[in-house]
Amino acid sequence: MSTPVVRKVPTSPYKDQHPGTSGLRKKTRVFMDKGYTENFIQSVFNTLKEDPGLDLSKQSLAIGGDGRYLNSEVMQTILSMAVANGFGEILVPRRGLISTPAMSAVIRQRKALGGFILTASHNPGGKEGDFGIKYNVSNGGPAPETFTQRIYELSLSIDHYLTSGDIEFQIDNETEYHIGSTKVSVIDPFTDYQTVLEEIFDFNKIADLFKSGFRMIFDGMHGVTGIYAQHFLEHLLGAPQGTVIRGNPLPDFGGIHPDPNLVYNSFLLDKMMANDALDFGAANDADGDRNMIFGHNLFIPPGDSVAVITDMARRCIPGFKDGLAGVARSMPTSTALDRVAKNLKIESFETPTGWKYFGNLMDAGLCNICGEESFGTGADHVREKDGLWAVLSWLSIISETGKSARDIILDHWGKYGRSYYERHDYEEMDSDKANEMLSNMRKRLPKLKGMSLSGIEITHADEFNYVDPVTKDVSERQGLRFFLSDGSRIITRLSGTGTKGATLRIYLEQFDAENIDRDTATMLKGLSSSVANLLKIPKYFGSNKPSLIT
Ligand code: VG1
Ligand code: CO
Repeated sequence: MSTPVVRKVPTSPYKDQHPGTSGLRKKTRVFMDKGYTENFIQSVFNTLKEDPGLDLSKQSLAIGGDGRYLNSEVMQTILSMAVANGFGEILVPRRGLISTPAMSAVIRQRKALGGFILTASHNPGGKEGDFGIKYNVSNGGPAPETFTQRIYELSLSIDHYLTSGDIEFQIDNETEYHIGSTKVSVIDPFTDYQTVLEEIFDFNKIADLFKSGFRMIFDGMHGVTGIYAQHFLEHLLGAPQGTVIRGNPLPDFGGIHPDPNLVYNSFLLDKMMANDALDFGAANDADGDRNMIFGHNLFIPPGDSVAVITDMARRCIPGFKDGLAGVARSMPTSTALDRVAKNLKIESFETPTGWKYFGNLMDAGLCNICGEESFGTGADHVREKDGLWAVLSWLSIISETGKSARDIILDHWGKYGRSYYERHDYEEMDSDKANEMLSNMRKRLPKLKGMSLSGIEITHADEFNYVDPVTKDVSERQGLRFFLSDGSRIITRLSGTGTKGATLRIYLEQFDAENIDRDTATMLKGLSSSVANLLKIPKYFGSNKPSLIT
């Protein structure tokens, strides 16, 4: 056991360490500025230390990341600071690599106080890309807003941080050792996650599907999920080698933008739209919490995917054989899930954007399955969205029903009707102008009722404010909403995960009970151009062409 020399290093505050929708995200180079990372980490520790009943020497802290540029360096920084701040145990996945849902499982299974996940999620990586740090609390989910707000407040007045100097922590192999009174446990990144997944799914049944000749493609996009997909799909479930493509984690994700959507992953789109495409395809983002699902020649939108999984859960997923208590979706996510919940006679909750809002509902046993339009789907086995869980859910449904993913979604639309859905993003906009635009629109909301948009009447317009049904915490200004007389909805809000300027998101949804085979872009064309005019987008941004449509 070596004895660490604890050093108190003077530092000055940075003014921008406000965690957004999911952790602190900045350009990688910002995290390389002197003391930037240390300030943020110490502010998290200082927030924890404000609880007088908490003795860190009796607590475990988990640390890992998605393997992007700076992962190894920041691992060492946090390890050293965690020792100096007196944690009893530090849990580190082998080589510091872990997916976001697997980290959530580690925290829950090992009853850790919390964990750091080094990721900017689906944002690009590399020295010129983005880096990020998320802190998750003891339920395994992202820290709630009250906690992140306190981190920010403390970061504004920080004057020193604690570190134990130049220890080189060995994290390459599973082992246990002590540095002073802190135990460092290097753990397998799969075990805890596998335990929780095995409680939900019938692995033998999914293995039989592969034995029967079923073939799929899984795209790891060079993030961390590739190693999980290889472990679960190829090693445990018997999918042939080569099922997982782009499976090796790379510090810059091989130069790709590791966001599984139709634009940034046109590679998989092309494969699944080809004549010889397989029956099922999926991709995950860099840290494994987002997923994109395809049937043969058919993209399955995330809002529909969560609706199908919910509808089929009781019949096809053993972990849900007793039924569901409820479901939840973020407010801008399509209402497809609500129609299933109504049919199943279960509760359906509508929350602000960001997975942290689902945690309280799950902890209180109010909901089991959740979804976001941004390619996030998951359940109460962990407190994060879980890309691989979504894939295993679809495989369970395919194996139980004996139908292809394509037929499953077509049957679903036939039964429930279809929400045509798109999100239009205006990226890297001038922040002041974006805020001015929204604030002007906010003022006009009360006058919009009765006005026509693309020939359809606006029946109601408001701003979404949320009161957490469990904690009663209030989250205000979570998006402007326009409801139309034909059941269409338009929502707009600013992103909380960007690292440059402002990103305006416009979410468009049009429901059709009968016509389920129309082209989405054509269906939404009218809504799209009329909302751009309503918001006066050309006036504020000089163009009414979104930079990204998903
Ligand atoms: C976006 C998505 C949101 C998601 C969040 C984190 O947030 O819209 O649904 O929960 O990213 O996902 P925003 O504020 O930029 O719209 V991830 O995969 O980055 O952890
Ligand atoms: Co992610």
